[in-house]
Amino acid sequence: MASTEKNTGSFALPIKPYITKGDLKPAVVSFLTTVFDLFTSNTPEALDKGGIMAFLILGYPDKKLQDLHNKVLGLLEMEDEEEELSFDQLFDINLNAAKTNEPAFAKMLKNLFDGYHQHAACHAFLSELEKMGLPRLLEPLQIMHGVEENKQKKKENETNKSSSESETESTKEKNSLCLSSLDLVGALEAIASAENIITMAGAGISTSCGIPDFRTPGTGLYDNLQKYNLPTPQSVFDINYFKHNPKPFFHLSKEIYPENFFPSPTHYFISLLAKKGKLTRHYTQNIDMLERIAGVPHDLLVEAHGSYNTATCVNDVCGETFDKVQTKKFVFGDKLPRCPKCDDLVKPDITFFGEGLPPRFNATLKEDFEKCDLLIVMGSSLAVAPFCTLIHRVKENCPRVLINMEAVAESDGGGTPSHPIIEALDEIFKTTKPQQEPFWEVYKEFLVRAMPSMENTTSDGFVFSPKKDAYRDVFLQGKCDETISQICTELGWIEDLNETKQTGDEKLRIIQEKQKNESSN
Ligand code: CNA
Repeated sequence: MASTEKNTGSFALPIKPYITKGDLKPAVVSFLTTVFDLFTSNTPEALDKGGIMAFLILGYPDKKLQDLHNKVLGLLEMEDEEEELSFDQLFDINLNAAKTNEPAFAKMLKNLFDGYHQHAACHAFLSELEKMGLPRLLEPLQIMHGVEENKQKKKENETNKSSSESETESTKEKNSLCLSSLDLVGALEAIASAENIITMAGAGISTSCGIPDFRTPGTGLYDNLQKYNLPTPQSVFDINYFKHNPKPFFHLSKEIYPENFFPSPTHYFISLLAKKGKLTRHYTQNIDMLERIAGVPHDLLVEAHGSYNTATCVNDVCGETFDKVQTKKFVFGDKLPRCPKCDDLVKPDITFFGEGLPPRFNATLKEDFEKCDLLIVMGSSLAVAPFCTLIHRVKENCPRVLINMEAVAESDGGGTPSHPIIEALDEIFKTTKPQQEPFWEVYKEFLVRAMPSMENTTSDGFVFSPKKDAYRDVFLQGKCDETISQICTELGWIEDLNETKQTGDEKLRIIQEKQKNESSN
């Protein structure tokens, strides 16, 4: 290896000096030749148009992206062979750059080098997807660009952070001001003072009502599905499995259909927050409709995984929809429900694994989480994406309270795994392809599960006390209803809560009585 070259992987990156006697040094020429060779060679490493573009964009980061983009596109689409950008021309461009501005040239070389590696990583990632039979939605260039932008953003955040650290004593101290203590007392103060609370819930808020959750060992549904002889417990809610064998889902639906269940104090607490004007939105994964029944106003409720309130024909062309009464009849009918219009299967509007979330899930996310001043998560393992990623959406100084039997989504293990490419894709879909975001979220969930070999880093999950860097997350361990009663007692809201529950339960009893009479007549 020449002493002027730094061997980094398959490339030899030339180091200074780049030019002698007005010419590019042989090491630089050889480096550039290798890079440019990739544009046309038929080797597995050969670059596509996206690669050329990426190299140029990353190689010349100070140029306007759109200009470069247009220029390169123009070059690539020229039909006349002679008009194509030749190695000689590329060398000339680079030689001139090296002569006129050596530091910029040095930076460009480094960028080309990094760009090549990023491009290779994106290709590897995309070929993994192809192996899994997943559709290819983006080109390596788009992904690389996203990775670059994210890096840039992170850098800017770091800079902002360190400048604000010197302005105020430290970010951590500033952040710790958002809660006086990382315990019940701190949580109580936050609830009392917050004006824009977001609550998130999972099956754990309904277990006390008699509806089993998924994952609690012994009582959870996943431990009690043997009778259906499923390939995996999740298959009962898997759209592909459902299309092939819908019977287990309809059997189970009879058991868990939210007919005779009464909401828990926790459901009524959410309703109480709404009454007090503190609730910005309640996001639930539950399909049991108990939040509706507990009086959480419809406009403040996002049933992220759907509910048994409506049903739809699975035939996309037909797509006939059915109301609550019909859906209930479908669930309790003796036969598999068939669409009266096209005779295809009908499925309650519950989001299965492999399906996108309802459009309502995305509709309010941005504005809600931007203004949120307290996030309360209750009764969820936070294991299902994209729902579990919502906890990262609140601002950095927004307190987050978890009320659960067990600690979940912790930063050092339970958090949503992240990866530079996945992070970049997240950003691209969020900003430029919002209409496809629900699809990406499903896709991502699949990727994270299917690609355990990916270099996962833990993301910004919960950091609870006594961890050193805990500054805003509170974990209140125990049963939701007990913790909620304690919170309401301490805040002087317990009478309000009891009254809300009594009135709600009373209304529900009357409705149930009426329904019973109607069905017996
Ligand atoms: P999960 O994965 O089963 O996790 C439930 C979590 O709640 C666990 O961490 C438990 O430790 C905790 N937990 C259970 N009981 C209590 C309690 N009384 N107090 C405090 N914590 C408790 O369920 P998730 O909701 O996290 O998973 C998402 C799935 C579950 C969604 O797709 C739902 O549709 C699905 N689900 C919903 C229901 C329902 O609508 N009631 C029932 C079963 C499953």
